[in-house]
Amino acid sequence: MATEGHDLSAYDAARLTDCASFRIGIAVAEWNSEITYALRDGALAVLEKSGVTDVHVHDVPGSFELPLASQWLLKHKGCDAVIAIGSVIRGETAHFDFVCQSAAQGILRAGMDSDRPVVFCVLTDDNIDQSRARSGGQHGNKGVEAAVAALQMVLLRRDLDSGSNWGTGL
Ligand code: DLZ
Repeated sequence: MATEGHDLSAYDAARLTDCASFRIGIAVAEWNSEITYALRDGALAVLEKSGVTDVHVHDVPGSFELPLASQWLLKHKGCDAVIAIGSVIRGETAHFDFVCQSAAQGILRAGMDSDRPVVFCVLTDDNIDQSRARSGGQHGNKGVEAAVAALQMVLLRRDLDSGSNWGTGL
């Protein structure tokens, strides 16, 4: 899935105002931590710039653990949204497919079951160069994009709850 032409890393910060009261969780896989910590830092930079100070960051062993950790952050910490950060790099076995599938479906389910946004920030690359390019390299930082998506979804939810028809316009 190409992301050319849709680089949220160059987002419009002016449209992410009024987020200071949000509580955001971040679950970070320790596998491929060079990549996941760079994604985390990208996400944190967006949250800081948007005035979000109530941020709960927790490491988990690998991407497979992201769904449950996300659910815990929503249910036990009362987060408005969670950013689930991982990096799965293809190896010689079928492990890649199982971890990717489980992470994607579990993250979706955590959000649906909790009725809160759980943003999918799991890179699924063939090699580490591709991952580096997307975690602060030539293709931007997908952690930045994930944080923008999380804030956009919380703003949308707030607008819908208040009866607005206008959305966030991002
Ligand atoms: C086992 C495993 C493998 C082979 N590869 C990755 C990977 O590339 N990225 C990742 O986030 N996690 C990997 N894991 C670990 C699993 O996600 C999980 O932590 C373990 O299977 C324990 O449940």
